[in-house]
Amino acid sequence: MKFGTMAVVGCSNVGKSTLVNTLVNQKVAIVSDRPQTTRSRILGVAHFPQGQLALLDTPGLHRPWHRLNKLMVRTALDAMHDADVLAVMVDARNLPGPADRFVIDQIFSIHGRPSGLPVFLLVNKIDLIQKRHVLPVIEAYRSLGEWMEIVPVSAKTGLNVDRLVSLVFDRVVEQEEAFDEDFVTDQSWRHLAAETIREKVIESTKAELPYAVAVKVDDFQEEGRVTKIAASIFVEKPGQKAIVIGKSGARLKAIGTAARLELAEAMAGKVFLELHVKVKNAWRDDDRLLAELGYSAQP
Ligand SMILES: Nc1nc2c(ncn2[C@@H]2O[C@H](COP(=O)(O)OP(=O)(O)O)[C@@H](O)[C@H]2O)c(=O)[nH]1
Ligand SMILES: [Mg+2]
Repeated sequence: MKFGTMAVVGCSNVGKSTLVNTLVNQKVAIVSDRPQTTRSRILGVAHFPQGQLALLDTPGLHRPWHRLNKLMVRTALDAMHDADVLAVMVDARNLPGPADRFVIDQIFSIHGRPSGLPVFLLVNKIDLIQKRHVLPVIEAYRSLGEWMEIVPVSAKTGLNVDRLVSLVFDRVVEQEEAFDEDFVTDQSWRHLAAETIREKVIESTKAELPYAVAVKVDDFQEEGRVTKIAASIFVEKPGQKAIVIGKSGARLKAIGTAARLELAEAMAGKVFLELHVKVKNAWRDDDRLLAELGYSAQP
């Protein structure tokens, strides 16, 4: 059996979490079309006949402004040091832009990458463009980094993901299996519940609000197949609270229903969900609250 760890890094929104979910064959990381959805490092374990791959999903690399964002960038860069293979993901629809160059510079900088770490470039979302448009993108990236290999993929449809898997297994060594065969993530149900609620808030709100939202599970009780969850949705301003709650509570209700159904399915049981919306000014720069929410540089 082979065992290896692959960290997936890149800009926001390129499809890192989608790839991890596809490889693990289960939703371990929330996904959205808004940048900076992933805030902490998430481990997913993919099981293949050849062996196991531990996947580290990471927050998008970007120039940080808030304290939270600094932690997110640190988290992403730290993941490299625990990996046997690094996958840098970009969007096949665009030629390298400043944000992509920023990511690649960080990774190939003297202090960034551990020496000898093989780096793959994943050109993702090839399902969205014609084949002939992928080649120029690959060529444009070729000289920007010392790639072990450039692999065009679709994280969403799984196109060419098997090739990526076999290339990664070529780079990792025979080892005892590290995880039980049914182990897929190190996330607690509690954390998954908070993340699922946050995903539903992001999906149902627009513009800047997703950045200002955090979710904290206050109470989590499992009684047989029934799970009772109480959670707080933090926003930064009273106006945002009104948006999340919606007209006569309609939006909050829809958020709760969507989260409850998804969690009930994941847990194969019944879920009761109680949500409260709270205003906490500048929580993104509040160290104590960041730690309470589980956002810290140490995984
Ligand atoms: N069509 C298509 N969409 C994708 C693909 N991978 C990711 N997406 C979409 O791109 C958006 C961002 O994906 P996500 O995994 O959250 O990106 P992350 O920020 O890098 O983790 C979501 O709307 C995904 O559904 C892909 O291969 N093809
Ligand atoms: Mg993500």
